[in-house]
Amino acid sequence: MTDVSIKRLNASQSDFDSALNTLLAWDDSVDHQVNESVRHILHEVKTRGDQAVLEFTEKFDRLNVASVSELEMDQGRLQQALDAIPQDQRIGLEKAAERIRDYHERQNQKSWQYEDQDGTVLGQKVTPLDRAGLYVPGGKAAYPSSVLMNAIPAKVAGVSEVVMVVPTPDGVVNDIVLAAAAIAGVDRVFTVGGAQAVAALAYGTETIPPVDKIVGPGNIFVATAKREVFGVVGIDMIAGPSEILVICDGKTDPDWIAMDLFSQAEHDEQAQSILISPDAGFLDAVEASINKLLPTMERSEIIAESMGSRAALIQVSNLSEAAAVSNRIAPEHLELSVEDPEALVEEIRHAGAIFMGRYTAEALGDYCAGPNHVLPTSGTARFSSPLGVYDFQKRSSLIGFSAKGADRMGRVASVLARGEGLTAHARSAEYRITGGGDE
Ligand code: HSO
Ligand code: ZN
Repeated sequence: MTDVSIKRLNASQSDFDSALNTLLAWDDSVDHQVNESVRHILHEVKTRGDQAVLEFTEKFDRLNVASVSELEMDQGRLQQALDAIPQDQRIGLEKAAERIRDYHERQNQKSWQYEDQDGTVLGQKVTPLDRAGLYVPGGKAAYPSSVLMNAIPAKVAGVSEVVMVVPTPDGVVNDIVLAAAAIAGVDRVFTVGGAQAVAALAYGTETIPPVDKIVGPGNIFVATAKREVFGVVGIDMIAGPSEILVICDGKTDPDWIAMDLFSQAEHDEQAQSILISPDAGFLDAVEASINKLLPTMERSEIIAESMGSRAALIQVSNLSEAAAVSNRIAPEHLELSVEDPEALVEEIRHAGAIFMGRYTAEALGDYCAGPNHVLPTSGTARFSSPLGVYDFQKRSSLIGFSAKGADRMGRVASVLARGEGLTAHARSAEYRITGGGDE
């Protein structure tokens, strides 16, 4: 295996800004053919329900069944999967689930209200969604850990029904995925995938109930379908390729850092791994580790492609400059592999998840630390947050006027309504000006 050559950037060079922009760019162009076929699938499922789901499942997954209910895996089947998987997998999933649950319970939002000086009550009522849909990809990206990360926050939020869809091409079922669904408390599972599954969740069919929000990753067809149904239902986000950015002071074992970079590079060829350090010799050492370790990796081809095309080693003059560069990138995962991560985190403004200290491998966060591994990618950490309980809850405003409040605020509303030329608004407020405000 020939050495993979990794881009080197230096923050003190005059062309650094444009080099960084080129590094971060990736091909997310829309494919019109995909758009068209997704629209067709959505329309068919919306208008013909179960029958269309059956036809697309036969066409894309080569599964021929007589009714959609045959595609449902009941709770008994989920339990069977839980009993069938290797014991260490089951224990690992259960331990991870417990920690994810503990963490997310702390995110539960409370309703609140207060009374103003007129005795008017104002507040915010928090309500879980009735039903959430969870898309789980089949094939190479079927991650049981993602079932936990998506379903547990929904259940912690109080969602009454979590409906999972997962394609099973040729009828091949992933028992670990089903076991994870059982552990996470998923209520219903249908072995349907692709845009047809997204359509069924969004519009409902005779057998698959319509949900209020669809979460979970998927291929280009699933992502396009989610974009299309947004508005009919909520969606979580459209995830880009996985990313890791490591800031290291040069004192961590270079093999550890190389493997941390691999850990996201192995997800797919478009994944991005970046190392920033003030120590040029350390960048060389990590590059040597990369080339030493690469041939030992099961996914060496994916890693080599990802590292060769999208990775970078960036030299900076100090850790503050490293933080500034990282803030421009706004990475999905940020490792602070430095002596004093507490001090450096003060300077970090944009990152999906921040892993503090040399012992905190990003991989632990992917599975069992507790926080969610569904994180904003492609710089969207500038304005968005990890998936959490708050994605499965919504808020209603509460307003309860006292007679005195209705009198005093009625006068304000009346003036503003007349300013806008809206007489019904004004008169509706004025009816309630009954003198209480003069007391
Ligand atoms: N790192 C991925 C999540 C994952 N890793 C699942 C392993 N399994 C999200 O960026
Ligand atoms: Zn991962």
